[in-house]
Amino acid sequence: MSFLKTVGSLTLALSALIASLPQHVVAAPTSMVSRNLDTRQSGGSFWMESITRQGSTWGNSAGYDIYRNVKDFGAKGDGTTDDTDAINEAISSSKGNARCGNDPYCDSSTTTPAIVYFPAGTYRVSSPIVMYYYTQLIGNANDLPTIVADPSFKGMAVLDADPYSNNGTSFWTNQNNFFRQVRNFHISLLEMPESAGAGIHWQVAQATSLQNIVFDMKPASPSNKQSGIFMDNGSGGFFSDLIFNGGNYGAFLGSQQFTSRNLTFNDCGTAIFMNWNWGWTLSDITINGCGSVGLDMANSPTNLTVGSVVLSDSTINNCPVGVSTAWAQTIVPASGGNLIIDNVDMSDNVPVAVLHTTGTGGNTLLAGNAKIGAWAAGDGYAVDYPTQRSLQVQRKSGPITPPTKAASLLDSDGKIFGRSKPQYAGYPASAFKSAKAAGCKGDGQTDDTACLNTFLKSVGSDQIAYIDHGAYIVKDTIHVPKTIKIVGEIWSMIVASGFTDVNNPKPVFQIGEVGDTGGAVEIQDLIFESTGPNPGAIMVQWNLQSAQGASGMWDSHVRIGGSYGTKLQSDVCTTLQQGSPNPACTGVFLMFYAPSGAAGIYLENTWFWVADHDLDLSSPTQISIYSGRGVLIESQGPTWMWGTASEHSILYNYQFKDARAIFSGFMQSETPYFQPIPNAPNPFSFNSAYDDPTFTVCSGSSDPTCKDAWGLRVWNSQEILLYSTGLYSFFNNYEQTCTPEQNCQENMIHIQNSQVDMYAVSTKAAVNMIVDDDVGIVKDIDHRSNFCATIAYYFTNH
Ligand SMILES: *[C@@H]1O[C@H](CO)[C@@H](O)[C@H](O)[C@H]1NC(C)=O
Ligand SMILES: *[C@@H]1O[C@H](CO)[C@@H](O)[C@H](O)[C@H]1NC(C)=O
Ligand SMILES: *[C@@H]1O[C@H](CO)[C@@H](O)[C@H](O)[C@H]1NC(C)=O
Ligand SMILES: CC(=O)N[C@H]1CO[C@H](CO)[C@@H](O)[C@@H]1O
Repeated sequence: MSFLKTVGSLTLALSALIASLPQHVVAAPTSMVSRNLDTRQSGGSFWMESITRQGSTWGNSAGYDIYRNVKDFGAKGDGTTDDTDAINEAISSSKGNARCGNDPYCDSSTTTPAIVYFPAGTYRVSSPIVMYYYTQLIGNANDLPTIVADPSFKGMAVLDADPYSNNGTSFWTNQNNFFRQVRNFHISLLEMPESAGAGIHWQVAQATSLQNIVFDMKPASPSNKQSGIFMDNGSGGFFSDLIFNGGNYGAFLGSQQFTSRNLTFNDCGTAIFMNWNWGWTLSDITINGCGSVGLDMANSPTNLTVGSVVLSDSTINNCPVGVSTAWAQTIVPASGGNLIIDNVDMSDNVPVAVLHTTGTGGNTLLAGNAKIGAWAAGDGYAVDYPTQRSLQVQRKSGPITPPTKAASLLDSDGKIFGRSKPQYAGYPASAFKSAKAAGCKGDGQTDDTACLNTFLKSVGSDQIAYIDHGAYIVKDTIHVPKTIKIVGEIWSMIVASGFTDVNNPKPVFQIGEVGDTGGAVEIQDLIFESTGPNPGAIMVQWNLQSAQGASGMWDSHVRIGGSYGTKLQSDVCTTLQQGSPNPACTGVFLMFYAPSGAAGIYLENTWFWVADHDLDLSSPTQISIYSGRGVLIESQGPTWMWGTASEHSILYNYQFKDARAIFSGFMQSETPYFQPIPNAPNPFSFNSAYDDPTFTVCSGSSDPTCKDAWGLRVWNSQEILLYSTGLYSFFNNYEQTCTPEQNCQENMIHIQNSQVDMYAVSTKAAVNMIVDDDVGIVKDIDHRSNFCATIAYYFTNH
């Protein structure tokens, strides 16, 4: 995402901004029992600290250190010394290659990555730790370091991913603030006065994550103003495995679209304050006690700022109100504030499940002290062919028929299965086998195909393949064996080169051979990219069939162009091609492919991005790269996609064909900014072997935008379950006059002969949100929300 260039009118001074956050009057805390005390072992070393470091950046000189241990920069971690400067020095230290900070201004960079490691200890800070672009802050997973804010702490938050300058502008453009990771910390505000403090200011976009962080705050009270997370803006991302204790807000949230899984809130005033969004998927949330509300999405009742929330597979107990909303049958915007609750247990002392807040005391929309099966507030459609075409409800709240959930998608508790990124905390450093030690170069020049293939075969089942940071050029398929663990170092790059045959595409990174069963492949922290035109490249092909939970890919991304070494940058791939695409600006055939034999595919926090702007050469100059297809699933399932996005492919961003049992939430896409000049399939041709959509639905249309990329196409598929989609079209040939007119393209979602259940469907500027069986059944104009058009649910079976 990058289209919103406005930096906003945040001209408040920092302290005033924090003070201006809406504060909720909360009852006295019930108790601050130490539920969910951290039970991890302590004193253990973590391989991250002792592994041999051989990573090197693409295009940077020797002497630049990717890995930085804060203790090497003078941090004491003794609980008393002020470690602020040492930690910030560990982050900003350049060693000849300036990192991407604010002085001088840097919009983005992929060539100065840094892992900043915190050994066990207590680190006292008196002002924010400023997280530069392309930084990972990682604590000891076996003995979480604590970052404690000193009573004198001044600043917006203990960790700040996008600080504000004194003039109110943020360092990085919020919706372009990519590539960040924070994991394994305790953050303590317990020594600060309760009137101030936030744990993390997280104003981020795609390819970002928070994992395994405990936020300790002062007990909730009417005067408490602390928050664990403060998120004002952003364009998506993912976080999981977070615990919030106390505070006024556990998490104060606002972003275009976001996915959050496995969060626990213990006795916060309000567990989650949803300030604004276009859509948010909240799953596996546990709220143990609250002062006033579990989830508050009632902001700005006269003109709702929240587009939609899906709250699923969760438990709220001991809260006066589970969810508070300003949704009503008559609201502004007319289709805003969608709320969907699915499988949420509020049976233990939650008298009101959903409260409508306007008026004195509000009124109950849904009674509490119950288990909620499926309930929605918003517009909905249940389409049951061939009998009904439009069993449509508008502006209703109430119970709904639960969606179809394939048993293979569910865990033993009946929740959608989830598995967080493994950290291998119990493995010694000696279990990690290095690709560079095995002779692979990762230098952005040498053909590493044979070396990587030999290396991956040599890794034992008790070992982990460690791909040291670098750019590994591959000119033929990398065969990932069916049982292996692969860990990258701050997104090590597998770079396709010379995959030129558009008529015979082949995989670049292939997980298992066709027909492989019973495997277990775990992949994390890799980037798959291409250098020069690779119109015959399938970037990742997942053939493997494995059991639920055995395999997965976490925080790994496909990134086509826009970065150093790709030769698909702003010097060549300008936006001035005007329908005559430069063949040098060709991306790839397909970014992710799971053919029919694959099963047990688990993707979490994965961004399939054809770059729309340059990250290195002249960031953020827009660029035009012509890349065929996004994500193609033909698997019979189960497939999970937690927190994925697919952007700017020509034919489609997501296509499910002859597929079964797919879960996705949140699913986000963007149409290429140059379309309809040219429109699909130009500059390529349709390939029937890959079941390309041929846009027959456009035969009667003279509108060139009818052949813009499908955000999502589902064809001959069953048991498709989507918890929030945000499929956006912002441009016509880089012009934005169509955006306010909501007609940048004709159609966004195409369903044919399929059974699909979707919650919280949002599209932007597509005249027809959903075309089902060639009929434009759901129209944008009928469902305008705060920015997108949104419906609470769409269930179809035909
Ligand atoms: C705001 O401050 C930042 C950093 O000090 C500076 O780079 C930027 O140019 C300033 N912007 C304006 C509008 O003054
Ligand atoms: C949820 O997070 C906790 C840590 O907060 C972790 O121990 C647990 O394994 C996670 N569960 C899932 C299903 O990811
Ligand atoms: C509601 O808010 C949006 C965005 O802030 C604004 O564009 C719109 O004009 C507002 N509508 C009304 C009726 O106030
Ligand atoms: C650019 C932008 O969207 N800015 C918004 C960021 O969030 C704050 C707090 O909600 C809003 O006031 C800004 O308008």
